[in-house]
Amino acid sequence: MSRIHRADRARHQGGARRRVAALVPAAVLLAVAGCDAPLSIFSRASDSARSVSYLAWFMIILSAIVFIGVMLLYAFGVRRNRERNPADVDLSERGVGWIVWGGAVMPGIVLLAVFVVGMAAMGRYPEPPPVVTIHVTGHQWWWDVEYEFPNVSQHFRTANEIHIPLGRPARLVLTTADVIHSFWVPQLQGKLDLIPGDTNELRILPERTGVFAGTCAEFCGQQHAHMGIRVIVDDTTTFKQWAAQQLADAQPAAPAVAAGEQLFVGGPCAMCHTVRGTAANGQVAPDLTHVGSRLTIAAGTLPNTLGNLEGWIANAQAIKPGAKMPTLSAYTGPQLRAVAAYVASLK
Ligand code: HEC
Ligand SMILES: [Cu+2]
Repeated sequence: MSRIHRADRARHQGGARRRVAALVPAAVLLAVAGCDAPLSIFSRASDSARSVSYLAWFMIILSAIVFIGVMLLYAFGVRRNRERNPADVDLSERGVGWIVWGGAVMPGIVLLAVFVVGMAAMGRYPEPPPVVTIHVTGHQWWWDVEYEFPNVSQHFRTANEIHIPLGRPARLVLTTADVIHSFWVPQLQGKLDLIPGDTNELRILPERTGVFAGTCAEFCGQQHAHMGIRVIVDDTTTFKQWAAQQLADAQPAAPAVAAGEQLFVGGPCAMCHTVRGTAANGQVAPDLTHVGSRLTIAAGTLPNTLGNLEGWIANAQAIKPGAKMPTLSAYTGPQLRAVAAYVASLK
């Protein structure tokens, strides 16, 4: 094969490889930027989530520039020294400047830039005072949620789903009843830990309505992966309606579900769960007063349908092994269905 031919072929292959290599970062960027994935920090829906995503873009682009710069210098060094005999290289004579610049000055500048921009992103707190304070307590493996309003008679409790009003700052006070958990709803805020015996505060100033999924972001035991949280951003009117409905006691049981209520209130369920307006006031499990109005059950594990409620109540351990709700095998099939129908009626 002639030398010219070989060089030609190499150039051709190199071109193809370069084209493919150029496509990879483009595809990654498209995948990251274009998606509206529920757990993506790039589909932001609040002011602080915006600064987190800007910070991420800043770091991605800066790292790309640093990477390309280092690779170019590397190629330049290899090319320049290709003909030299290693034995001829005298380290004391040259190269120290490169080491000082490449090892200290340039990284120093880059890290300082990331530090400054990062501090600015962290410091962003919506200024107006919060209109609602929400106490969130982590449990293995669900979230207790208590609303505090200026008027004490308006406080109420719910679980696993947090409603907040659009355009108003909400203040979340985080703590835990057992191990360390971490509250993370990426489209609305950065992560923050829930620490035993301590409280941490998050503010969220939402910029659009919607249902924003989140998850516990600190490994907390067997069912860590099934410790989902949802933040629902409502317009102000919807939020007020929702809060009024949550504040109310449970409606008296309709005749069709009265048998289920008796089983619930008179049985083991009431030792762990509260249904306000009934004698059930257990304190170690999610408040069920309006569980029928939630989107999911068992901390985002299942959609809230009658069938799933029946399955959960019949055998919680099969759905979420290790969860602190036992499988209650003393019930007959019709009794289970009656209890589930009652629970589903708690809107
Ligand atoms: C020993 C305490 C205990 C008993 C008894 C108990 N539960 Fe639970 N229950 C829990 C705990 C803890 C959870 C949260 C589990 C999780 O998501 O990890 C739960 C979750 C639930 C949920 C889902 C709530 C939500 O918001 O996701 C429903 C519904 C429920 N229980 C109904 C019942 C019914 C009906 C009974 C009686 C037949 C009952 N429970 C008995 C502890 C208990
Ligand atoms: Cu957790």
